[in-house]
Amino acid sequence: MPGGRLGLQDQFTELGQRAASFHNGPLLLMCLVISAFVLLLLGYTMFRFRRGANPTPSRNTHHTMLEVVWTLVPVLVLVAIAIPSIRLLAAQYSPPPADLTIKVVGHQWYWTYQYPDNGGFEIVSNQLREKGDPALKPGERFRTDADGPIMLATDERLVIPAGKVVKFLITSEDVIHAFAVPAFWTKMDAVPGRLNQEWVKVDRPGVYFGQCSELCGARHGYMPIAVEVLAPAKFDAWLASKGGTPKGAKPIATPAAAATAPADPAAIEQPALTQPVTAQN
Ligand SMILES: [Cu+2]
Repeated sequence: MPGGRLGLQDQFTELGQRAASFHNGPLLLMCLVISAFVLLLLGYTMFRFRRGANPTPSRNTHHTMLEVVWTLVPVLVLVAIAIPSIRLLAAQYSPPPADLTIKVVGHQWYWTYQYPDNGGFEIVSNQLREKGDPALKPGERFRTDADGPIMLATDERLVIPAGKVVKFLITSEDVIHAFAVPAFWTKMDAVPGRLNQEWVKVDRPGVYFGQCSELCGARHGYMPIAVEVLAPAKFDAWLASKGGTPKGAKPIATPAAAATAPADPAAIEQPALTQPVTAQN
């Protein structure tokens, strides 16, 4: 991680915070205690029962009490881990009613994001190349620091509103990809012909990065995910800039939006030229 940091990323969803504190607290503590206990026991046994100090080895092969203890204690440890784990898992798979649904589609090797609640427009999100990259076409936009870190910046971001329950329907057009944003505790396979579901509620506006997390071909490492969380008013303004409408807007707006939205994929793929504001704020 940047800055040589160890451990999990900071979490920005409630589930993520729950899961991370479970990992960083009880789980790591248990690992530490068990490892230390085994190490000390091993050290003690090697020292106390070495051949020099203990020339006649014991012939004991059974000890009922010990056997009961070393069976029961691990069972209790596993149960202690399983109860909060299963609760967490259940919470992940029982989403609250969604304020907004977005369809996430993996492609070799980029992502598209569809907004069915907002007029059905689609965002095509490609990785930004570095300045000086020989593959950079004349006039093509290259990455700047405002776009995000190297390898993670995209020309178009997945934009979601802050403080709202957003449901992602995740699928793929070709091979299996995985939609993963570590700061949201989100990782879900994108499987052709299947719809998988994830949900997030992010309260803090900002830009969050992830990557495809299922080996999907030659450019697997070059299909980053950039999520921009905007305050609801700014989100509506962003929707308007894409020809979309807020969810539940009067149907009169819909035909116009539908007519302008999916239009010309080439125009959508080159948004930087027409809408630089979106990527920078
Ligand atoms: Cu992929």
